[in-house]
Amino acid sequence: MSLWKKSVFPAAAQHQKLDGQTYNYGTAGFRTKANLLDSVMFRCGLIAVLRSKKTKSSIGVMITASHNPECDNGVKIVEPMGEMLIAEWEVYATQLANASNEELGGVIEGIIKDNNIDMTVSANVIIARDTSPSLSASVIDAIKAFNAVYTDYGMLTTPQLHYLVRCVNTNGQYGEATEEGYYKKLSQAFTQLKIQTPGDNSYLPEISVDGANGVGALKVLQLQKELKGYLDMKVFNDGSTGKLNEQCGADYVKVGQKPPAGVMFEVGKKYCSFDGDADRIVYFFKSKDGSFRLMDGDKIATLIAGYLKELVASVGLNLQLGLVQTAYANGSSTYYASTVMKVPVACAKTGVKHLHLKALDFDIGVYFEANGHGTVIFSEKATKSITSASEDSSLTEDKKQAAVRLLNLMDVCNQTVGDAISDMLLVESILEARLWSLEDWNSAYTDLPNRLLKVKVEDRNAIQTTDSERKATSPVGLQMAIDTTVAKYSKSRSFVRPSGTEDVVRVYAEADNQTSADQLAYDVAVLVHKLAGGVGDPPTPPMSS
Ligand code: 16G
Ligand code: MG
Repeated sequence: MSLWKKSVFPAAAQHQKLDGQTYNYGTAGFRTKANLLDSVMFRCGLIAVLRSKKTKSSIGVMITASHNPECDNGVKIVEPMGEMLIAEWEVYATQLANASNEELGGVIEGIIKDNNIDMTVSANVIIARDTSPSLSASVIDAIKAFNAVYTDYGMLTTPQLHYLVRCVNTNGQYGEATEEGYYKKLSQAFTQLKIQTPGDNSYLPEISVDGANGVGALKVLQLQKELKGYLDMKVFNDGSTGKLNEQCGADYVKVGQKPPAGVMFEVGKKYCSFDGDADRIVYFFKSKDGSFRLMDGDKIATLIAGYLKELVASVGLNLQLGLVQTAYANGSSTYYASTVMKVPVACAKTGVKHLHLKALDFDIGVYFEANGHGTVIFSEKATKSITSASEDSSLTEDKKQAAVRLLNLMDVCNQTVGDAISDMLLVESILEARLWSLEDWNSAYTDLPNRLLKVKVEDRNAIQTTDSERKATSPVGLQMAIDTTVAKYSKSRSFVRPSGTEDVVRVYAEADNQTSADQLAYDVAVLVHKLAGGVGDPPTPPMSS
């Protein structure tokens, strides 16, 4: 018997897979009710060790309920450079998660053989969790059973864990591999940007942060210590009374198009909402007429891309900057980016890993989902040319200043994954440089009215898509029917895709007015229900019709 089996088998006996449960490593790892996840956590510990041996690098494991309610939880694996687990290994993770204890040995052996893993190579796993009840002990049991090394960082935001993994694997080149190192990197770059900006301006250095009653709230308070006198972050929904993601957080605000509970919503103030593990952010404010205004991921992306493009041009660098969105990006944002700002726009499938991959095609890739997940990544070429321009004494003072700004903005970005804290600092830096209030920013373009619906079907995989989810290839006839329906409305667009996190088909529609958007979404939902095996009652028509 292989040596590892002697310790892995008895440990696995403590983490039996539940009968009748099936698990899938979806868009963002395994996620379901927390009480169903013990065996999955153990198996994620196993897969992290194997991946670490295979890559000969440290691998991250993040335990988080993300934007979901407190009774949920989840786990995802982080690659050496802080990216999401590669697709090929998601399959192994799913196989392991569904293996009974009797099948476990065989599945592990298969992974070792397929990947030619040298089991004598040492492994290192980095673990963290958000504020949801800890399941890390089960992950640790697996790592110990494999006799591997681990560091448990305790409570962190998801992006902080991604940052740490990259720091460890670059021997500190990306930053110091501690939580303090994270605050130091971000706050130093942010304060440098402030120092560079002429004082005496109209920028408001104050923001109210909805912490979604999650880990982001605690971490913003820690960052606040470093930013005293530079940015005043007032945290509400800090977890002291409310429940995780309940009536608050980025998802609640974006989906409901309304402010979270627990806030004094006042004219003239700036607000933003994180999700429970602080990898999403949206901004909002109350307009003078009292209405709620949202700046979602699309608006954040255009703000960032427009500003970076200008800086690149003012330094005179030959760098290709592009924006990556998903099919959910509002049509107005795509038009504004490509036609007004003249930034090339690419479309990726839903899920951070897909956007991240596409953003690598640009020297500077800005990527955001409308729901607030996103960041900016700089290629090696971009990093080098920005760095050398910032040190180039032959450049005019203006060009050099612009290069130094780019350099600092690059350090404010968490290039491993979308990060609410880092994105907030990035947005604040740009608003100050532009002397923009949230009203100014929001007026860049007006969103097309839109509607999102869900349809329950027998098997959501009956829907197959292509063209970054913008066209359905199956069931036969569905896309043609959608096209005919869309053609009835002005400035309209609609697409359908199977959810990666819920057992439903999602329908998105937009049009030049809300009534049309609602009606179009309904028409398409009816088509899905009819042609893709809908279960239960057909969709209900919009209220106004
Ligand atoms: C996950 C994804 C998010 C995506 C969402 C789509 C990550 C870290 N999270 O939450 O990016 O927007 O799934 O959900 O990738 P859906 O497939 O149910 O529409
Ligand atoms: Mg999240």
